[in-house]
Amino acid sequence: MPACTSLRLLNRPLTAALLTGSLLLGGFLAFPAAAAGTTAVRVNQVGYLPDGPKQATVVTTAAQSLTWQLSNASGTVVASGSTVPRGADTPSGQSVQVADFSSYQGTGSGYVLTVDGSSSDPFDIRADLYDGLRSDAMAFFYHQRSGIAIDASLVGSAYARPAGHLGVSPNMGDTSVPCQSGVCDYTQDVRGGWYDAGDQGKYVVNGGISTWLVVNSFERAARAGTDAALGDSTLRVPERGNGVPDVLDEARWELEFLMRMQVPEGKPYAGMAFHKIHDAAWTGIPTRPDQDAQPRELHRPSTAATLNLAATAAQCARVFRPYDSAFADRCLTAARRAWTAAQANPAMYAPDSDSTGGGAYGDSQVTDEFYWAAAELYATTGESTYRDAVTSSPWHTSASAFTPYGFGWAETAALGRLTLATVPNGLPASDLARIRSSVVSAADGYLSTMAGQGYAVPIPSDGYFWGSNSEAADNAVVMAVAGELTGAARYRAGVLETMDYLLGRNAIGQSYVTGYGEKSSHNQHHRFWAHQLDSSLPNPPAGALAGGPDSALQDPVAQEKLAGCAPAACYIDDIGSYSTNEVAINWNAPLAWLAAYAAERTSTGGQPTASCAVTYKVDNAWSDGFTATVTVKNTGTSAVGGWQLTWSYPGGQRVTSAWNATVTQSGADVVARNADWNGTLAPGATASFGVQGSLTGSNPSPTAFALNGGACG
Ligand code: 9MR
Repeated sequence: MPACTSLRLLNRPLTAALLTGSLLLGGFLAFPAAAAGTTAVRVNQVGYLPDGPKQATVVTTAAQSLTWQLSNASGTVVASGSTVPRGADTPSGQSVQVADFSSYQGTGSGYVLTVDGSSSDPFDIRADLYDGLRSDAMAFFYHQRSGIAIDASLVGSAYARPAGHLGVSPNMGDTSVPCQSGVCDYTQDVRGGWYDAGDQGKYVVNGGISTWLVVNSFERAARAGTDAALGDSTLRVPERGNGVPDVLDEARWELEFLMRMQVPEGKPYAGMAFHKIHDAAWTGIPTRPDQDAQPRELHRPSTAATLNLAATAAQCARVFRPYDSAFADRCLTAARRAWTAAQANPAMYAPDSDSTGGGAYGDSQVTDEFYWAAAELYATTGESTYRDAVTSSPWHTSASAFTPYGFGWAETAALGRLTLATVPNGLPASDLARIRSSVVSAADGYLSTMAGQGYAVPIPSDGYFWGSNSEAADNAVVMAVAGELTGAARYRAGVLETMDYLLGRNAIGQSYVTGYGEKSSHNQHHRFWAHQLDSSLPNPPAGALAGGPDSALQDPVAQEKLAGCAPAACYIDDIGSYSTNEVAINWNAPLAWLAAYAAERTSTGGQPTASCAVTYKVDNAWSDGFTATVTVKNTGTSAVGGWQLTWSYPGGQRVTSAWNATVTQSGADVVARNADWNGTLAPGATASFGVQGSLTGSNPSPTAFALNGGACG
């Protein structure tokens, strides 16, 4: 059963043409003229951050503004206001209004927004809203690992499975894989890496962008001083506790594979990377990786794959250096070899037609990959050869390095720009200023696209193609970097509204992330998480992102079930709809990046900004217990919504109960979160709460506290 057709991302003009065709045929833009009233209130079904934007979209034929009411879990109306009519919304094909309840900064769960007799799904407002998704979206990569048993103690027994593709029968790879006929006369050990998606192919071009995003999420957090959240022992990976940040451990699993795909010295095209390795013919669905009996084959080296290797291995050399200099050296050697080989073979293009048994990932435009690889090599080494390759590239000055449709596996110039804009390098100041301003203007473009739509999606109405959710997520990554470069809050708002889109505020009221939201995708196209076809198999694990609406209807299920859909509604949560409902590493990578960003307790993506003073007073102590009152004061100039106070106990104390806050403890570390009614700390305001705890001897008071990640004075 094919996992995809040979149509691909670069068929955007085709997608646009199909859309236009549908419009001309009077297809999907039908607004029911006579129907009355509100039919749906679409929200982020997980919820909102206390200090973030809070918008909902109301599907209604009403032309006049309506009243919205926000109720808490007990049904009390805590805020109300008026919606703003937006009229016809092209991507959704709906008539909509927008409710903005951002000014409400209380916290809790079970909120409901009601408009005109219709109610939203329930949602939370809390500062730790994205903490779970930060690790779940990243854990997707461990689940997708090839060449290692997936361990029940890390993922639960439903998701455990034997190692796939280690040369154990019936597998016919990946430890000694031959080439397709005529491509090479030797075999290569290409074990490891991540399976691409619902299929078990491993493609260097898609592995490249995915690895880059995973490593970049760490690099960005390190600049913001928030990388501890991605550090060692933060993820469910087997390498926990090895002293290396877990996100980098995960990326290394793929980097080792990417380097195994490099043609060895002494062979034709030495230094190039094989484009991909996958089954000779499509496997059926379900097929657990260890049960795949198809022969595996290496496909011809390509310039695009080679430059993906050069770029990610150069990034590896930079980011791994403090943790493992031998690995960093190995990465740099691979990157240099790949760069040299790509220069010697600048036009070995992977064809679109090569899609039997695996995706094509064809690409005949590789100047952008040259630019990206040169940028990474230059940022890592500072060497003039790479600087010259950067500055002489047409992409260095091109206005289309960022497009409304975002970057992607075939369009990588933006990745080079993001690196040059953020990693210290020796380009002239005027060049750097131009590059940084290109990031900011791209982000402003996405914000203006959002502002023009009823659902605030950072992609244009003709941009709903295969994997559209990654287009939205990738554009949000650019907005986040613009926020870092400028300190302006509007970019973080754009990122958070993009999360709203992915988590339910969209044309069909669908959360596209498994396990997150009332109506969340759970039948994504996957050969192991195929519960819809075999009830003994699991659904996808929490944190898996579906590809999203694809208006070109590129699979039989979509064609049968979605005919006439508005672009943003061309989605079905059916395992057979691989063009709208697959999962993929290049889609989960920006989701994980954004979840880590959104989980930070900060207003612009920069350093935490809360200013605070804390008193910790022991009220009572006895031989094996104590009570204490903790008072936190906001000494800053802006309100702190959804506060969270952290400290460590120096003497083995353990909190056994608390009042006026929710208090949890892990080891010595304590987290106190606001109660529902004291969630916002205005400037100068205080909140007090109490704890009772057990003692094993002395009772020294904690000395250091942090409010929402920022140290208290
Ligand atoms: O993400 C890819 C998309 O841009 C293409 O239009 C599509 C068809 O070629 O292929 C997508 O990638 C798939 C790959 O070819 C095979 N593994 C699953 C990927 C996600 O559907």
